[in-house]
Amino acid sequence: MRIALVMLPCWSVFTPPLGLSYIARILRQEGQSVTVFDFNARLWRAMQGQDEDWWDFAQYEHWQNSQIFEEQTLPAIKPLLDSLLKEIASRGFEAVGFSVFHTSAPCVRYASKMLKATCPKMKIVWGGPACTPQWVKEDLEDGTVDAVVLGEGEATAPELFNALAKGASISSMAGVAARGADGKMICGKKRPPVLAHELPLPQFDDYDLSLYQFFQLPIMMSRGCTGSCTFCQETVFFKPYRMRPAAHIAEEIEQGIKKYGIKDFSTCDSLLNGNHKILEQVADLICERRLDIAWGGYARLDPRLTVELLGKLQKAGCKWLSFGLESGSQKVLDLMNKGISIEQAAKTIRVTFEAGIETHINLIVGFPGETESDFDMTLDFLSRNWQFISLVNTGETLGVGPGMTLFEKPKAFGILTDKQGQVLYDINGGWMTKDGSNTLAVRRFRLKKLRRLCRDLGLQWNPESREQALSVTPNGGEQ
Ligand code: B12
Ligand code: SF4
Repeated sequence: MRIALVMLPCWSVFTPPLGLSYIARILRQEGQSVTVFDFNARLWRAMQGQDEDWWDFAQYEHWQNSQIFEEQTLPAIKPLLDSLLKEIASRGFEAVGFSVFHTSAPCVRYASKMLKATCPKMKIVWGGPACTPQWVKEDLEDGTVDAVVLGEGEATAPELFNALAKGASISSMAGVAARGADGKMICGKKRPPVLAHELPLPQFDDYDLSLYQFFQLPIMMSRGCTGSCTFCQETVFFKPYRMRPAAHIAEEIEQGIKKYGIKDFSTCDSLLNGNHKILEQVADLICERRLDIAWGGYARLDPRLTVELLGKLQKAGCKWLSFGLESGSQKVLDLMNKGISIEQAAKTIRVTFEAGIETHINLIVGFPGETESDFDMTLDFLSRNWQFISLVNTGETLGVGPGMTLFEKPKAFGILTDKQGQVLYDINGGWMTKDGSNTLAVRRFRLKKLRRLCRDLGLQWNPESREQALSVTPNGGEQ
């Protein structure tokens, strides 16, 4: 089967998309003919030099909010986007697979409809983190998309495209959401987790690496997370946690250096330190093989990040670790099911910094149950530990959306719901607690306090450009 795999905006242009690299490689291994189109990067490059960069983190609403996308973004990108889509329509592909994120969903919808209208026989397949049954039901049932891969794609995609090539039935296929005979969505059963070390290494020959913002390659050492924080959507997707053997990871790093001449790696792990033993082996192998690389990534504030291990990581090129501290209040951390203690967190941040690794601290503003004095504890934490903190990711205020425990069980967290027990959002897309103490306005006020403190302490904070743009999406995705 002739398949086009496509990335549409908006997705970050730091590195080529790793998800499509994995899918392309496995489909080719199974004998399919695959062409990858990174229209996201091509559009980004083509639109450089304009007043605003819509790929900037402050501009998500241009892509994520369907109304804004249709009214403002689409008119601006349509001529170019349409010509790129015509490239696909004219080349006789029998199927197109899109990688879908919340930030690219409106654009993917537009492209899918356009291709369906031009090439009615072309099969449209979606995969990616935005593909949950709730999100895709309407698009499946109205015919915008023919099949949706739910979760990891490497085991499902080959079987799905094979069946599509043969015209076989795909409804009830494991890992797939499709239309049943009555036109309603049917979801097949879940697939076992993919073991990435049994897969061929992802390749990046499909991409023009000069298009991207950084000369970096993405790498995923593990899948899943050992935690189960109640505000996080990550755990639903890659379940359970698994880390690749160290030798397999080192092989991919060597490939990046030898084949692509790249020494800078951007890790795509939900957390790097889910298995400290393998992480140490990775560091040892990087040093033994004298792989002169730079890397960093998300990590948990775990006491097993000892001075010794951190020293090894630093020698192995680890430049930064990004920690989910989230709050300075133990009560709030416990409500989040974060599984860390404030004292331990402070110690790990300090020893990481002292080991010569930048510490990036992620905070969550306005968790349900967080009072003003709880929030002040977060500010106090920063005031006490600022000298060991390289960067604070303030994010926006806490959004509540599908995939989070907060969204599935809002009442347990005191979140106001409608009669059906679903989270109730105000006209700005903000959720609120039942007692009215935690509203979007309250959360925005706290966020301002936090950013002001960062400024006063001389702490670098992110996203600085978003100070004024405290945007919220209609589905409550305040981020
Ligand atoms: C690295 C990363 C980033 C980097 C991106 C670096 C880059 N490449 O340029 C940075 C830090 C910049 C970033 C930013 C953001 N990110 Co981010 N990020 C990640 C992270 C940690 C890894 C992404 C990745 O490469 N994964 C590895 C690949 C292999 O997985 P995958 O893409 O999901 O692909 C698999 C499946 O989805 C499926 N699949 C994917 N595509 C397709 C297509 C087809 C046809 C098929 C069949 C299957 C298929 O198969 C693949 C293999 O199993 C993920 C979490 C995670 N662990 O995945 C979050 C994640 C993707 N990010 C997320 C978010 C929300 C954001 C931000 C919006 C955050 C914010 N508010 O600022 C921004 C958006 C950036 C932008 N400009 O658009 C969410 C997306 C949620 C959603 N449903 O869309 C995730 C899932 C984290 C989470 N759970 O909240 N991010
Ligand atoms: S917030 Fe971090 S530690 Fe918690 S479940 Fe999500 S990825 Fe894991």
